[in-house]
Amino acid sequence: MNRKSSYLNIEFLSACPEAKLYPEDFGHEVAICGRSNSGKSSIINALANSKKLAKTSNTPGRTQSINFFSINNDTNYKLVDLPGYGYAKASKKMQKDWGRQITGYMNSRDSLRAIILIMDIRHPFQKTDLDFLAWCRQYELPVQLLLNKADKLSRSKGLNVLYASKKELSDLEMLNEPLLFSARTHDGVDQLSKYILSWVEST
Ligand SMILES: Nc1nc2c(ncn2[C@@H]2O[C@H](COP(=O)(O)OP(=O)(O)O)[C@@H](O)[C@H]2O)c(=O)[nH]1
Ligand SMILES: [Mg+2]
Repeated sequence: MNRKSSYLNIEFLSACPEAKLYPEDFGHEVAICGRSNSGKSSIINALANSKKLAKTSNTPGRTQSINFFSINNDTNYKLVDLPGYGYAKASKKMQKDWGRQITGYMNSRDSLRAIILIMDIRHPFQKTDLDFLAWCRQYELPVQLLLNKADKLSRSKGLNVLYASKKELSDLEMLNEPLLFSARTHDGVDQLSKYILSWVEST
């Protein structure tokens, strides 16, 4: 596939610090989760081939609202940027607020169709990731793992992490194949765009 044709048209809809501000719960949406600084916002930008759609940051723990985006000009299809978990320097209260926000969102959204879980390929499967994965299982939703920042490792080291991650996921009985990804080089964008469209377009 021609790379250009695989970018999604993504537009910002709203930033919601509270559940009552969420857009109406209809249609189909896919949520992006992961540790703070794993590259969630950068991945949304990569999917749209944009530099500034979602704010990226060198300071972890900035995104504290849940951000909704429309996909391909259809507000039935949404992408949702969840606040990052596991930022070591966050206060207990902040961590609790994040936890509450993410669980509140996931427990309440009928339109949620799939979760994209982002890990920094250099630090995969941290305790908070494992907690989150274990907790995701109750939803019976596809969980797609992206090993992001693959540009930071050699190809062979990246593949080693990919194979180890496959094993780790199959031990958890999670069957979606992990994907090597780089928000910087756009490696993996074609595949992820296809997955997202298949999840939101399924009924
Ligand atoms: N080298 C590299 N850096 C990345 C990649 N994705 C994100 N980053 C950097 O990682 C930092 C955190 O990214 P951000 O998207 O804000 O993470 P978020 O907190 O999960 O939304 C920023 O400095 C990004 O430029 C990637 O694929 N490769
Ligand atoms: Mg972010």
